[in-house]
Order: sequence, then structure tokens, then C-alpha cells
Amino acid sequence: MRILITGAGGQVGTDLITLLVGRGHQVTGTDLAKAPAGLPPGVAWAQTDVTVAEEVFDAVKAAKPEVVYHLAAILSATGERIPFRAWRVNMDGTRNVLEAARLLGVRQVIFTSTIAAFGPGLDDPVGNDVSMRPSTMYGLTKVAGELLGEYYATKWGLDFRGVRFPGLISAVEPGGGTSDYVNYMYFHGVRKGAYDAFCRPDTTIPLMYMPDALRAMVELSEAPKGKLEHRMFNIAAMSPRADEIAACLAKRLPGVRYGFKPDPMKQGILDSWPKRLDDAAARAEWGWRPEYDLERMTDELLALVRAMPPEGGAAAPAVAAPAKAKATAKAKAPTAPSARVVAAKPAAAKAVAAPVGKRRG
Ligand code: AKB
Repeated sequence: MRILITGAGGQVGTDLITLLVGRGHQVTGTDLAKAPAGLPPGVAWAQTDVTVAEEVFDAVKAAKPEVVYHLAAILSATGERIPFRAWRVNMDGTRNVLEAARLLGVRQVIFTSTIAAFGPGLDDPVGNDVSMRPSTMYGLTKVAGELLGEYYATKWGLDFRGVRFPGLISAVEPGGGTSDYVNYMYFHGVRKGAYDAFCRPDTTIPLMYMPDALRAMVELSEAPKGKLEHRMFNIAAMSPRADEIAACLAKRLPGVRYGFKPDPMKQGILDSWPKRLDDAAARAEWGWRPEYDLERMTDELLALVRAMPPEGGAAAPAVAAPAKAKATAKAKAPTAPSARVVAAKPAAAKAVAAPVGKRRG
């Protein structure tokens, strides 16, 4: 199947490409960034500004996808720093993707929402259908994105579905989220032997290991339409306190030191999110089940992080690279200012590695 991913160079997109290629799909990645090195062979890339309708339309016209995974977004911490840029990327970007889908015959759009779409003061575990009154720009744009997608579904019959992600943990550098303290407990714990998290030790938010998150999107995409009563679903896996994560890592990293130096702005965001999500609707309607708890994630992720070169090098993908993709792919640099599609070509056989860098996903 032809699939297009927006924000494909981000933390989620990097691993989603590998998974979808492994399942035999023809994938086009789009992102503000140029094609990353090490794309699996055959993956096309269109450097695209999701806020510019023409660029989104050009990319969709060229790729002719049946399904779009819309990941491009500015996350919570960056969103508070540049709120009106977050508004443009998250709102105009989502509208452009939905409009391109409607007018160019895309069958399905998979939307990535978040625990940040809920606001403070809700009882844990937070249910699927509660009132959503977020207090961040990121959160409010995600609620609006959910509603806009549902509008396209009702008015124009677009098959719009999505998941509300917990904080996602993987061996790819995260990009501007507030749940990033968890990723850095792994990265800096291994690389530097120490890390001061920007939150209190009792901070508790829903978290998920990337392979579960990717599988959730793909399973939701493939779920029979007739079985779904909702379009947007809470998904959940684990909710450890920050100091429990530190203790779990300390068992495996002798001599590591974790401290907690709360950043008031980021702590405020974390305190406004649910501690636990109720994912009963996803379980009942499409059979969602997480596979990773804190211990299992930590064993797997530490092995990946240890295999990474120091800082700024290549990360191991959270999903196994497909056999065909075990080659370094060289992508041509884009040339024109509008959407540019470049097919990655296989080169000399070498292990595939997802790149690390600051990402938007
Ligand atoms: C963030 O921290 O902004 C994201 C999220 C929880 O959606 N990782």
C-alpha cells in the first residue's frame, strides 16, 4: 500500500518508516528537514513545510497515498516557547493534510494526539470521552485537530482515526516535548553516568515504549471500520514515577547518579497532564494491548542506547530493520523550494541506522 508520513524525520516517524517498509508498504516521508541519511531503500522523501498548503498538496499528488500518518507537530515544551508557530504548524498543518486528503482521494488519515490534550483536574485514570480543557498551546491544538478530523469524517466521509499518545520513549532523540526527561534519563545515564531531570521525583505521567506506539497506530489503521465506535483512542502502557525510572536504571547502570531539578514551566505542564489513561475503548474496539512495561523497556532500550555512538551519531531503530533495508541509503538533496520528492537508492550493504538529531515529530 502507498503511505505518506508527515513529520517523518521526527522521533516517531524515524521508526515508523522502518516498520512500514518492513511490512511491505511503499512509503513517502515528508518533513521540513531534508531526507535523513540511512533511509531504507525505496523510501521517497518530499521536503515539505506542512504549513504551506501547496507543498502538502504537491507531496500528496506525487505520492498518491491511500493512507496518511500525520505526525508533524510542535510539541509541548517548544510550543510554550513559540506558541504561535505551534499554532501554525499544528493547526494549519492539520487542516492542509485533511484538505489534501479530501480533495486528492486519500482513504484514511491517522492522527497523533496526546495526553496533553487533556487538562488539569481530571480523575485518574482519565477516560476516553471526558471533557478536554488543556492548558498548553500544544494541547489545545491537538484537541482542535481531533475535532477537525471528526468534522472531515462526518461531513466528507474521510476515514479519520487516531491515538492519544503517552510520552514516547525510544533511542531516537526527542524533539521539544516535556516528557523528554525520560529519554534523557536513558541517554545521559549511559553516556555521562549522570542526569538531573527537570522534574520532581514524584512526577508521574503515562509513558510508552516506541514499538508499542508504532504497533498501536498500525493496528488502529488496519482495524475494521465497522468495529470502531470512536475515532480517537486513549492508549496506555505504564505510569512510573520519575524516581522509579531512576531506580530501574540504577539497577542496571552501576554508579549512575540521577538528580531532580524541576524547571517550573515544564513541571507545570507535567502536573497538568493525566497520571494514568483508561484505554478500555481501544482494548474493546480494536484489541489494543501494550507489550512493554518499565522493566522490559529498560532492558531493550539500554541495549540500543549503549550501541549508539556518543552524541549526535546514529541511533538504532526501535523496530528491526527489514532484511531488504539492511543497506545504507543515500538520498539526493532536495533542490527546489517547494515540496520535493526524492527516492532513496540502496548503496553498499551496511547496517541501517536511524539518525539522531533535533527533530520535530
Ligand atoms: C510532549 O512531551 O510534548 C509529547 C507528548 C506527551 O505529547 N511527548
